[in-house]
Amino acid sequence: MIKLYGVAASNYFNSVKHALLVKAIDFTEVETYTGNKDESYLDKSPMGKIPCIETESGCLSEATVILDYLEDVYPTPPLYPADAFGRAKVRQIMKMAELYIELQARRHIPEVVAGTPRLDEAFKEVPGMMKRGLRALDRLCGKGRFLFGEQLTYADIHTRYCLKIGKRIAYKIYDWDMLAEFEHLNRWYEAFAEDPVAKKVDAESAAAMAAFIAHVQQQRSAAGASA
Ligand SMILES: N[C@@H](CCC(=O)N[C@@H](CS)C(=O)NCC(=O)O)C(=O)O
Repeated sequence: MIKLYGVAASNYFNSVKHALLVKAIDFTEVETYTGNKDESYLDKSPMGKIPCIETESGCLSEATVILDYLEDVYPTPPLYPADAFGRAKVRQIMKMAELYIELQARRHIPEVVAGTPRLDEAFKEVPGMMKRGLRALDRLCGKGRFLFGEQLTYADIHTRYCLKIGKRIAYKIYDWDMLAEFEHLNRWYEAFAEDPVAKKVDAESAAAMAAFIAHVQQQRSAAGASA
């Protein structure tokens, strides 16, 4: 059985978890907090990041690499289109959501989660880049029920969790409803939130959030105490 290391408060963890659930793959979650630098965990996930999966063949980290592996080993239901160009388009959407929205918003995570001081440079740069990323996604994605083509793909799953954290940070830091001006993306996002797998992942994520925040704050005070 696959072991999924991480915590449900993490968007990358949830992207992989969503795929495991859609593909009905047997897996178990192993609670592993961020900042885990134990040698035994670094053997599994060399950057110490979550998520990581342990399979019969060994361990893998990096969410989109894990998603690709799951598709190769558990092809049903398919979460990539059948043709090479379609698969590349799905990867383009995923990469753009990650680079230009998730990773931008992420610059504010220490402030939101651990209460660290505001980073002025990030405060100035992040919303512009996120808006540009959202405009690009809006232009790139189809206007139908799914972001690409006529069925659920990794574009929907991975982008959902990238946008979820982006939305949360945009509200908190900028009081900005980042999807408000993107009618189709907003409709897609709201509709996907009603999907039973998304609901399960969200409920478990919400339940894990308080413990995650407490853990990060406790790590921060321990680091401050030892400085
Ligand atoms: N590129 C990685 C990013 C994963 C990531 O940043 N995970 C965060 C939690 S959401 C983490 O482990 N942070 C701890 C750290 O950076 O040391 C992936 O795609 O899996």
